[in-house]
Amino acid sequence: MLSKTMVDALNEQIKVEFESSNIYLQMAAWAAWKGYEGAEAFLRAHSEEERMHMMKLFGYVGETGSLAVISAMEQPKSEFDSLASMFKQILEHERFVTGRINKLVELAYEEKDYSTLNFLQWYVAEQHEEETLFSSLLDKIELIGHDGRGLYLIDRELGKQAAAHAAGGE
Ligand code: OFO
Repeated sequence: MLSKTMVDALNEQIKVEFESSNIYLQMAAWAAWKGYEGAEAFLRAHSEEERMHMMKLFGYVGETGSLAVISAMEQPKSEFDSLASMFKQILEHERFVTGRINKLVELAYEEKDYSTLNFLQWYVAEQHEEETLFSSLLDKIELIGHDGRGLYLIDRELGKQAAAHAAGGE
C-alpha cells in the first residue's frame, strides 16, 4: 500500500507524462505544417512513447490498490521559430522531466518505499537515454541544420530514426 503523499506524487507524474505526449504531438503537427516529414514521424513516435510512460504509471498506481487520477492539462505551445528552437525546447522539457523523476526517487527513499523505488529505476534509465538522444540531435541540428540542405538532411535523419524506432517496436 502506497502512502497518500506517494500516490499524489505519482498521479502528478501521470500528468507530466501525458502533457509530454501532448507537447510532442503538437510539435508533430507543426513539423507537418512546415513540411518536415521526418520530424513529424519522429515526434509522433515520441508522443506515443510518452503515452506509454504515462500508462506504465497509471498501471502501477492501480496495481498497488490506489486510485490513478487524470488531471486537467496545460495546452501545449503550437508555434515555433525553427526546428532548432523546437529541439532546444524538447531538451529543456526532458531535463525538467528528469528533475521530476529525481524528486520521486528522493520521496521513495525518504518513505522507504522500496517497491516504488524499484519501479522508478526504469524511468531513471529512460530519462538518461532521452536526454542523450535529444542533446545529440540538437548538436547535429546546430552543426548542419540551418540552411535548406542542412534542414533537409536533418529531417531525413529524423525520419530514419522514426523508422528504426517503429521496426524495433519500442
Ligand atoms: Fe520523455 O519523458 Fe517520459 O519519462
